[in-house]
Amino acid sequence: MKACLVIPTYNERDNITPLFEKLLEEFKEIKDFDMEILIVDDNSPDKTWEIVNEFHEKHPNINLLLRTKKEGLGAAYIHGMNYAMDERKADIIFQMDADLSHDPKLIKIFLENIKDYDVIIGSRYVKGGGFENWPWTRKLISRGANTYARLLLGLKIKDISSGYRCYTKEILKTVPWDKFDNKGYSFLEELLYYCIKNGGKAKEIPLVFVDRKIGETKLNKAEMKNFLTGMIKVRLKHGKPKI
Ligand SMILES: Nc1nc2c(ncn2[C@@H]2O[C@H](COP(=O)(O)OP(=O)(O)OP(=O)(O)O)[C@@H](O)[C@H]2O)c(=O)[nH]1
Ligand SMILES: [Mg+2]
Repeated sequence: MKACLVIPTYNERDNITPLFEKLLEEFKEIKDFDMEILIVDDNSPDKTWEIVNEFHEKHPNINLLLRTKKEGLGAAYIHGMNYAMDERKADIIFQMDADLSHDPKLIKIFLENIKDYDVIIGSRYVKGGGFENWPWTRKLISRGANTYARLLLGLKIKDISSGYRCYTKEILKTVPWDKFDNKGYSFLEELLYYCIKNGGKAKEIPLVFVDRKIGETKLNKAEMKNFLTGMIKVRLKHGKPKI
């Protein structure tokens, strides 16, 4: 079985080398899966993709999907996840941030759990999960946004906006990829909504989210506004899932 970590990047030049080093170290402990990394870069001005190409020379399991321009986190994931399934022939598809917020040590726990589920979610809102170095204002916004989206979309998952997850190919193949209303950050909630609506079984495992130490966030006010309206669009179009 092949597992592919799909990692979108935009100006992550200083994070990408330590991330690759940690991931390659972690892969040594994983025996049951062929592990691959797919970086989906939107032509980063800091040339993050250059470093990915250098690593690819030595490590053929690190691949680059270079896009022409920045079109949002969701657009990068839609392209990357489909590429991982169709071109790289991955059976298990991960999503992960490049800024070291998502601990690579959890990968093996995700893989142990995905055997019995369709989606595994790294959750900051279950026992053992949480935040490291996040200001209280950001925690409050995150919790508020999470509650808002859970109620609107009718999902029982505690952390629906976490960006650290893994999926089976079978559940991702049920997703209507050409119908996404949200191509920015709100893609995360919309994707989970389709997986659950289509009968996917999800499990949350504890994630301690570590704030980025290097580089800048790409989350801005426009994204937050899109999120508020984006969740309403999904609910009005598709209703509450029967769970
Ligand atoms: N390809 C691509 N990657 C993106 C885009 N927007 C964000 N990313 C990447 O998606 C991941 C998550 O973005 P972040 O900026 O870390 O968002 P966040 O984790 O909510 O916020 P901070 O950690 O505080 O910065 C990172 O690896 C980014 O480089 C985009 O438009 N295109
Ligand atoms: Mg981040």
